[in-house]
Amino acid sequence: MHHHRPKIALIGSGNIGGELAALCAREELGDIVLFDIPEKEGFAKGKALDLEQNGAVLGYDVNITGTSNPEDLKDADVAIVTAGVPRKPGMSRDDLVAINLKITRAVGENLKKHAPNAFVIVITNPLDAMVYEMKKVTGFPRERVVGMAGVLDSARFQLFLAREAKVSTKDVRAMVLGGHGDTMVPVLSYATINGVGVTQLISKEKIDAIVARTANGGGEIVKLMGTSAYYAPATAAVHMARAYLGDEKRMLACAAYLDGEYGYKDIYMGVPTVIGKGGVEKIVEVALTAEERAMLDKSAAAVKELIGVAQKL
Ligand code: A3D
Repeated sequence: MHHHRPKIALIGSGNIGGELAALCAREELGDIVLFDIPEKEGFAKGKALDLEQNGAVLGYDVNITGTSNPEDLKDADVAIVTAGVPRKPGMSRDDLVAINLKITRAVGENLKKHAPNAFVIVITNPLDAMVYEMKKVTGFPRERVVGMAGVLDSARFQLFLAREAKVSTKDVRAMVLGGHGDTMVPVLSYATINGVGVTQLISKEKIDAIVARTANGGGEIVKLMGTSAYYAPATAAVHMARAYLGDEKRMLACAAYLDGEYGYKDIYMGVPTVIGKGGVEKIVEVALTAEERAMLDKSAAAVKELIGVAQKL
């Protein structure tokens, strides 16, 4: 069988794009194309060169190129999309919808034309509306268009739980489902410390505070840094890309297109998925408490509303 090194297209060479390139290169996950708009082509080329030189020090060797020519996206195996503007302090993700919708449309057209077989991971906010648009514009099957949010939100939730319980983050498992916004749903009934329910080890009061902090996890960093987080968002997306390229069958919370699962239709939202060589191979339907179900319904309604707004733009 002929094996070729995977080609990874990173659309947007900003803060997350650069960190994605650094991580993919270090893991030698594939050859990397850092794509940006013509005004930032030099910037993308510069980052690419810096990262190739970094490999000469660290001892990884993949090809990293910077470009603004859509033809360089040709036959990419994976595309990770961060093209767009990030939040500034005081902004909600939804405030970005008009500007990032246009950008997502342009990116989608490019991917449809040049990388028709790519597994597409969208990171651009507002996440659920942008990944919905990406599927619509590319016409790719739902298995190959997915949004990154749940892995990051779950990591934030796990960190806060670990710090409160004074245990290692390595022993905490938890998922955040629903839309990637204020209505996201940190699922307590499956949050465990090595299998032990967190409610046994952390007081209700503390848990409530952690749930609230998780939902505001992005905003907390935007307020501190003046722009949005990029290390953990990049790592989370690479987790998904690796699961796809390596057929790892990881069960990860991802924004997936729902066609009746959980009772929702024609919507992207965070649910447990299995990611392997078929892309989103499965949407896993888990039982939820009445309270979690109500939160998920509320979150779905908020996402539906935003998708509706975007579809009118
Ligand atoms: P930033 O550092 O500004 O990088 C974005 C890059 O996209 C810039 O270099 C732009 O020039 C480029 N760009 C703009 N238009 C196009 C286009 N048409 N084609 C290609 N590139 C283009 O932002 P960032 O990397 O910090 O964030 C990127 C996006 O991710 C923002 O929308 C953030 O809100 C979002 N984000 C999402 C999460 C999630 O968990 C979903 C987390 C953090 C950030």
